[in-house]
Amino acid sequence: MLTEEQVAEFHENGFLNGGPLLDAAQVEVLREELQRVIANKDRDDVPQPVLLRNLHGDDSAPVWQIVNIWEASTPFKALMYSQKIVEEMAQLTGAAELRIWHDQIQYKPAEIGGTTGWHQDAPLWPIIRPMTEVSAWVAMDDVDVENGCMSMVPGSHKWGNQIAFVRTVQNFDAMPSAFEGHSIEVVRCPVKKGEVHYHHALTWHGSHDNHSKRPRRAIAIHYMTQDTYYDASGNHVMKEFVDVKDGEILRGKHFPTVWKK
Ligand SMILES: O=C(O)CCC(=O)C(=O)O
Repeated sequence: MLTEEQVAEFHENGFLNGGPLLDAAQVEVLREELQRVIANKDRDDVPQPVLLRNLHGDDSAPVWQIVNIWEASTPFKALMYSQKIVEEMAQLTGAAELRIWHDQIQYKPAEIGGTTGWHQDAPLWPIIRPMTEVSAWVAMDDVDVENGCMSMVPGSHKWGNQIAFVRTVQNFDAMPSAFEGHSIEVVRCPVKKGEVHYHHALTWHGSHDNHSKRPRRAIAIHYMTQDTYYDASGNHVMKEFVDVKDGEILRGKHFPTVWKK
């Protein structure tokens, strides 16, 4: 469980390192599962994730993105139900129920792993509302400044949907120092192997490239609270799995409930 101070820090900054979650043996299981799912990606006789691709399509600087590895791997599925994560997620969101929106591996290989540009999550998720979700990001390596840790802008989750501006920052290291009267600080967020880090869906964030000799493997689990509903006007890779009507609470086989008060 998080302390009151940690919850307050999350509300102030829009992100928080939640500390140790998995031990080395548990991380090893996930690493092996990741390798297995990648190795089996062309087989039609084993369960597959929703998506497995190089995020930007640039072979010289790959960021391997896997969406819903939980549908292909029992240990990753178990991770979504982790008692520490769901209890802390309930503390951070005030939720009475938590469902899975989707999960997302971002794997930056050693030496050539690419950049994940500055963004906010919620505007990239136009089929769900409201824009108040929180993600749990679990490191499968020591992730630091050398191998492409995330960077966050404290307080930016309170500035609304600013994706049009955030996306204009093409050079990852060239975030302006101010935006519409807010001063902008960029905070690097190292996360140790097996730790969990939380961020709000409107927090400005991204991650630089990996030029180190070490891989950078991590999974973000994007949770929804009980009120999250489907907005059919948008588009998203998960849309084909939605079987509720426009405006209805988003639930179903691909969006399992993982916790209830
Ligand atoms: O893993 C990363 O570097 C970025 C992940 C991300 O953007 C997210 O979890 O919302």
